[in-house]
Amino acid sequence: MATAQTHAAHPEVHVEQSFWRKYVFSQDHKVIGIQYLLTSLFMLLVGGALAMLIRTQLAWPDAGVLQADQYIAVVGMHGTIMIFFVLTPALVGGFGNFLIPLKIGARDMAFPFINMLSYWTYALSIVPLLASFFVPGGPISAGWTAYPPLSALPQAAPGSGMGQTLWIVAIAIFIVSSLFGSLNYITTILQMRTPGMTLSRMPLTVWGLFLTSILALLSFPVLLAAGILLLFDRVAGTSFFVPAGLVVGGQVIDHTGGNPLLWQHLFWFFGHPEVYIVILPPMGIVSDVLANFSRKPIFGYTAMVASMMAITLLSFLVWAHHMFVSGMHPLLGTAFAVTTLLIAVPSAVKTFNWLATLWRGKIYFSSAMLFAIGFISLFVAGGLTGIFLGNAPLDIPLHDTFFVVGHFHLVMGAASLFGIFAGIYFWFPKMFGRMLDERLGRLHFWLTMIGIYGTFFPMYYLGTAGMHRRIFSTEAFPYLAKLQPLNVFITLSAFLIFIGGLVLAYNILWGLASGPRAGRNPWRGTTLEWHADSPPPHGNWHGEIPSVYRGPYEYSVPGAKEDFVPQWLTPEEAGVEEARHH
Ligand code: HEM
Ligand SMILES: [Cu+2]
Repeated sequence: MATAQTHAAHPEVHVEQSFWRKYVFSQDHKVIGIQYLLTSLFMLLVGGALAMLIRTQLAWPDAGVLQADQYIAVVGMHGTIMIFFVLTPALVGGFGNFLIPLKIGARDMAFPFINMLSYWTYALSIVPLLASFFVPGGPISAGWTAYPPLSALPQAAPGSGMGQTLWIVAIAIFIVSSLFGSLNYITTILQMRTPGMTLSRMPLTVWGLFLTSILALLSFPVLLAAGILLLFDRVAGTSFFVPAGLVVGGQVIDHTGGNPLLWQHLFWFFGHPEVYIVILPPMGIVSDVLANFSRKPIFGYTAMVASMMAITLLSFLVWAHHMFVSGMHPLLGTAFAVTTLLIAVPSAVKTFNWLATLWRGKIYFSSAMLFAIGFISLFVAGGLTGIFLGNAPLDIPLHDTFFVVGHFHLVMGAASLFGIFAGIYFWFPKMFGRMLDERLGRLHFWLTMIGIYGTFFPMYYLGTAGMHRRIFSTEAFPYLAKLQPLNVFITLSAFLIFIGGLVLAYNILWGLASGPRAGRNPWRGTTLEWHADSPPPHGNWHGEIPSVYRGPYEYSVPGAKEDFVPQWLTPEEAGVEEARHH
């Protein structure tokens, strides 16, 4: 609960700080958020370069770009980097840190020192990960899902050696960093809201980040535990995941009686919540952006929160839909199909509420708005095929084909990325006090939007035509030959996405150096961060922390002086009655 204490106890700090304390080992949530964001954008460049390698290989398998074992390593590292080192830290570490205190009216996080540790632990986790490119055998051969026995037996494949060990170490360190963060966000949101900021007045971005923190707190430790068991199997001779009697390189291994399916259960008990860890924050960001640029309250605020809660709960009950082909009992498959299909309900509620928010709004197509609308489109285009995959009988032929690759890239990869981009265009002025170029922003949007659809939509066709995933050369099977022109088309589209990314990078560098100065509230927004300077000072607001008098989306209120009534205005200042609900 917000108490008077949070107001008084932590006045603005005006101590002169050294460069190191201010920008490197900073405990200020805003600096930490920006560190997270910039580091994950750098990792996006690395992961993106790997994607270009994958696509070049698939379009021109004769060109000799990659060897087969290099190809599988590149695919595994691409997935690992994008999920663990780009989407998760950019959204949770980046936007979570920057926005939570500013949006709930707190001077900083509950535990600033742990917050700093969280970033530096993340930075540390990148070291073993990238180091694995340079060890004998190269990086992982077992993909981002690290299925044993490939991941458990060092002699199984080139990347099963040192590369796999470094992967486990990197992921373990990353999880520690994530747990530091989650604890901080949950505590901060529950304890440090300014007076008037009730839970039902929180912006949906904060709700998304809050529920994501709960998901992360409950699911990441499962992967940590599984990773440690896997490490034991590799180095200490245990057999958690390795069955007896396997023959590798002509030799019978001396493990006994483990079960590789145990890993799949543990991995997906984390893995499915993880996909929602990276989609709930964008759902919040997109809601904030849509309301702002259509100058309308978000349609069905309560239903939006309720559906995010339903998604959070359900995401723990569906993991075995990744294992329909593992030989499970059909009854169990049916149970998981039912829970999986249930997720479509809250997802649809959210989609229709976003569309209803746009309905008859005064829409302004800023770059942030374009990416927010693009998010909805991608969420639908990728989410709907989840309903196919969620039906066990349909999934059995589609599993491990490009159909799945298309599904999760549209709904997870692309949609989350669009949430990040919308957030960057929307909050860059607040972060750095300067505006980005809107024309370049729109160019970035169209390159990305066209590139993404050109890349991932045809993959549904590739999958149904029989092209399986993680395949090194389409020439290995004659029936894939007719798909080659489409694979070239996909690769050309993927290059567009990468070029779009370079436009964004240029825009950011240009904006930092010479973007026009941003005022406090360039988008005429209603939530508390727009009451702070751009960029906000240490402690966020000069003088008192603003109190909150109304809900987060009071746009176009009848009778109000302007078309937005910020949360911090008293009823007298606003000239309208304090809203009864919200
Ligand atoms: C925000 C929403 C979603 C995200 C981020 C997401 C993400 C993913 C990811 C990353 C995978 C592939 C994992 C891998 O094998 O590497 C996947 C597979 C799957 N998804 Fe989704 N998904 C979402 C929505 C849905 C929905 C709404 C459903 C069902 C109604 C669904 C059903 C499935 C199923 C059944 C699979 C397994 C397919 C297979 O491997 O055969 N997903 N999803
Ligand atoms: Cu799943």
